[in-house]
Amino acid sequence: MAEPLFATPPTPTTSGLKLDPTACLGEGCDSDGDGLSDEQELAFGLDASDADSDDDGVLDGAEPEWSLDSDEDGLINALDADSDQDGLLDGT
Ligand SMILES: [Ca+2]
Ligand SMILES: [Ca+2]
Ligand SMILES: [Ca+2]
Ligand SMILES: [Ca+2]
Repeated sequence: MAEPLFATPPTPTTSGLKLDPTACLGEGCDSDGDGLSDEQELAFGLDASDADSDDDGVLDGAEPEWSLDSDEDGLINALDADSDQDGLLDGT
């Protein structure tokens, strides 16, 4: 019943992200410089390599209450290009 635990050698921790490994080490690094750590972005479904995940002109970390869903449309403000439902991009 003994199965080999490592059929293939474990690959190093480069999970397909094209990030400079020297620029970002350990916890709390902010690869795209938007004010939110990579961990925060991944936890909330943001793009850790895009400073403006919803392309509304407001950086992820500069979105008002970025982690909340102000207009309750199912998208948090940092992923909602029009988080106040005024018909304009947040950055307009
Ligand atoms: Ca970031
Ligand atoms: Ca981002
Ligand atoms: Ca944005
Ligand atoms: Ca937004």
